[in-house]
Amino acid sequence: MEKNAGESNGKSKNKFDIVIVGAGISGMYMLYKMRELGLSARVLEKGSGVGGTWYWNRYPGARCDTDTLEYSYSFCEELQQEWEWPERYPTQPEILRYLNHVADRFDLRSDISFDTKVAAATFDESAGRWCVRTEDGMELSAQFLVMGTGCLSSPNTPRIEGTDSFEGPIYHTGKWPHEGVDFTGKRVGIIGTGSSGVQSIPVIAKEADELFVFQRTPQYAIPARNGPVDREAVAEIKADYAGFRARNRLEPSAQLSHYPANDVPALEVDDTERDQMYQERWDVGGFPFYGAFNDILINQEANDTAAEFVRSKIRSVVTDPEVAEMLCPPHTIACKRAIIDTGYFETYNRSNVHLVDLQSTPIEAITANGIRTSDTEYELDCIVFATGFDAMTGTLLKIDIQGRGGLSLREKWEAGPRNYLGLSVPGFPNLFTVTGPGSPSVLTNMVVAIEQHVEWITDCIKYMGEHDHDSIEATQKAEDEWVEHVNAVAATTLYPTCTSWYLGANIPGKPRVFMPLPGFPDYAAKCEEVAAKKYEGFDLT
Ligand code: N01
Repeated sequence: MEKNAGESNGKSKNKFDIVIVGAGISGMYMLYKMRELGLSARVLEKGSGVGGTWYWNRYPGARCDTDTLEYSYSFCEELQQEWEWPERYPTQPEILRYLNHVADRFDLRSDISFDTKVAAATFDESAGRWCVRTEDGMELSAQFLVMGTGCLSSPNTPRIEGTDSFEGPIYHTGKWPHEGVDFTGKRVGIIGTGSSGVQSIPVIAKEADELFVFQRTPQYAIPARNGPVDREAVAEIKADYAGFRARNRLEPSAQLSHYPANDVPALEVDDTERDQMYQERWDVGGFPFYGAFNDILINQEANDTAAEFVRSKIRSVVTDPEVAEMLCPPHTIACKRAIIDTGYFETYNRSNVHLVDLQSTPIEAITANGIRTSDTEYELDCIVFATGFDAMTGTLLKIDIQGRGGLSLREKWEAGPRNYLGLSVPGFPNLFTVTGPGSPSVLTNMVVAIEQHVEWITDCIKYMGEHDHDSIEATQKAEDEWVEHVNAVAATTLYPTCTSWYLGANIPGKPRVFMPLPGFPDYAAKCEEVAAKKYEGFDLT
């Protein structure tokens, strides 16, 4: 393996064992692990700091919806013991502070190039190396290329006629100004009611003069019930943090082992008992609600009972019955990415908040003064796009990645992403995608999914070094079987039954393929088995 050629400058060619794209949770840990192996590594990061998702998503109310004690690295006992999280769910500034602390604690910055956007990566077959080109003309050569580019890192701004003519500022929740935005005294329009919209709407509503929410699809949301962490529970977890992490990894979404799903089908209990079980978990708050029964995500009738329970809560909170009905979603619950809220539905009881139903009055254009729907024009001082991301494949495909024989990833994935284990693509040797499509990724606690992938990749590279292999590449057969497996697992659930970014349905023209793989424990076991069988499904040379 190559020696680190040092910091790059201008157009000089730099040789590394590994180039890592992205300095978020994935890229930082990948760098840490490569250093452990004694390899030379360079991280290329578009932003000016570490943090990935948590660097960019600084919108008001941004917060993780996984419990703080779970949403953190587990690889260092001292780190997990010393860090104190104040609340049940961490805010964006707290997570960013934590990730900066990790970068400092392990001196990661010296191997990260910030403000560096990768434009292309080409596999040089004769050298057996990746040539990575950045937008500012820097070229790096590496044996391995790891994409830690995140699943939700390409903000989606829908094309709406007249957007450029708007005279006020336009913001996107996924690339929020670092200096913040003062909405005091403003008439604000927000488009989108996914997780980002649901988190930011109650906060913006308190500041703005008037807030107009442009809703295309109503969304279910479960109250977060955030608050200070329970110090006794923290002490208990910290007394056996490793055990806590191990138990979480046995859960389908790699989290919440302290609140596991009831192993009871929803229709096996009577209406009163069912509502009691929903109510109990509604009171706990957060994702445990979806564990009230074991078939909410696999049986439509069971799902309908959960959906109706949440609709009844929306009707009981929102005082104007017409607005309440507009906010009641008709679709399968938790089929789009589940949302956790703090005071979202209550916000519609404020006199300065107005809900605009885009299903009955669609947006026709953005004008110089605001947003025009089919029935009126809303005068606005500023517009917020909370319209999500080109998820899971967006950032990978923005980079011109070319594998063996000039095969481009864009062409290869024209009909949707295909790979083996969500980690590796035939035709693209020594390229790994952390939490790629076809792996549990966004259906799990992301930190757990990231650590599992980074550790698997590290073990694989170590094995290659110990057995004199220079190249690893998934076989076509392994890819075909894996894609079939992912589709078969998805088909046992209700996930594919509604339009969601999991399916690519939020991006016009994007192929509709259910991208993540439900079920972390089976997946992790499969990865272990592949490694134990000397990387079955891969060609090693
Ligand atoms: O994006 P989304 P997000 N005209 O895609 C609407 C994670 N996350 O940024 O449903 C009008 O969910 C769109 O409408 P529809 C989490 O995984 C986590 O909110 O497509 N509306 C929808 O309402 C999450 O799922 C956290 O009909 C348009 C909204 O915009 C993911 O990031 C916090 C439109 C987009 O919702 C993405 O969440 C935040 C158009 N042309 C995010 N195009 C936490 O951990 C889109 N919409 C808490």
